[in-house]
Amino acid sequence: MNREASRALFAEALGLMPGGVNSPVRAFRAVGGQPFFVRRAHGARLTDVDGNTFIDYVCTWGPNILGHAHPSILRAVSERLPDGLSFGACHPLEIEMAKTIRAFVPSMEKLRMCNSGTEAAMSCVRLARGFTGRDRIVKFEGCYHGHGDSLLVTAGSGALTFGRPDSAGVPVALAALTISLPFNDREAVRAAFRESGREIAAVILEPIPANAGLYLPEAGWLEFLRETASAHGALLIFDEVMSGFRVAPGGAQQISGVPPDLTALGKVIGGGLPVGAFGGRAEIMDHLAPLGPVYQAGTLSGNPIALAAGLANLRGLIAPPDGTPDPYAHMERLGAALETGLREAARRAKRPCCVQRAGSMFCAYFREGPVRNLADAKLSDTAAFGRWFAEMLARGINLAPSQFEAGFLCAAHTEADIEATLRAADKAFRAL
Ligand code: KE4
Repeated sequence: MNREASRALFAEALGLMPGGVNSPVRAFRAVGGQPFFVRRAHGARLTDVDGNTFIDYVCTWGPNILGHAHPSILRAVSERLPDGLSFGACHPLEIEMAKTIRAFVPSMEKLRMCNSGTEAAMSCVRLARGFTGRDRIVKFEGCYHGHGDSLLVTAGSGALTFGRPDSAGVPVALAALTISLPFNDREAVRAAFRESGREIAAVILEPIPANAGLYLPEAGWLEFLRETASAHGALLIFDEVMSGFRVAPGGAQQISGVPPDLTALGKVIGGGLPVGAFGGRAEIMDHLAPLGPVYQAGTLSGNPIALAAGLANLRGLIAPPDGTPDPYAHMERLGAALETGLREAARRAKRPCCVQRAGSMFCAYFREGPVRNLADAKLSDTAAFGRWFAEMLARGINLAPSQFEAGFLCAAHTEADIEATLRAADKAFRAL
């Protein structure tokens, strides 16, 4: 596969951006080799600057759920461009987006638009602290909530009391306010609340963790967290930046029936443009400026171009044109075929591989299953995953470039794409 133009661009990028990228995972450091540079994308296909075309399972990390360059999204954006891009003033589309989100995520009685998932999750934490008057938060190992300081924290030595920074630049004193616990571990949560219950403002989690590969909440886990948080006067925050409008129109909270106090959204609601949102019970949200004492703001929050793209994406999901198959049913059917096929291909090649999936999100862990939390995930053979990633890329399949990421299906994937992917996987597993 000719990669010369990408190599030349990457060599130049390395002198301009740290690691040659604007977001670390794109640098391919978890899988080796050098990243390709994209020329264009359409539907489920990406084409790089050397003219190589890939079946894409990154989908810009989730937003392109209808497929790249979807006509309805391009049309919605182009129709709005002549009226201007952003005004820093109120716009009717902000009302339409808020009503659309609330119609499918009723726990978000009030909400605020922002520009990224990081902002959404970070703002939920600040709001929970302001509303409760408490400083500590509980998060879970392996759950990623963007790069807000309080959330770049991993379990400290005393896991129940002091988190330690997961990144340089995060003050130890701030990290110490975050308690980081194993996912699916009820006793750890009980102990944390026994020790610090009156200081805990909120419990924040990905209800379906998809930033350490993909693992699932065990039966009753979300209900347990709901009850425990309520019993101690703490808020429950669902970070549905990944799962929102992806695993179902109402996200993981629709599937589980467990209502959080606050929800963070992003990705799909922006249709490929920068959008985040956070919301929840009105009595909590009314603590936000300009009504209340918790400050949060954004120059481009709710800008009409990004909302036009996001609303077109959501309409394509929840009200597809007549004759279009239901996107969720389509992605579920293809996701099941991909999951089964990958598992069988690995078995034929005698490769330990645990494939886990939630609707159109999936992960192939290079280890025997099940994978219940980050500690389990870390036992995967990441070197073998890196070799498999390269074999798949060489055969025209673009997967998430890390064992600790999820892959995504979109509504534009077809049965033929899945068959081609499984043929490539068969060869890739055997080539390892
Ligand atoms: P952004 O700030 O990247 O829009 O969203 C942060 C975020 C928050 N919460 C969850 C559950 C997320 O998955 C994310 C971002 N996800 C990663 C993918 N693992 C984005 C890819 C990247 O960092 O380049």
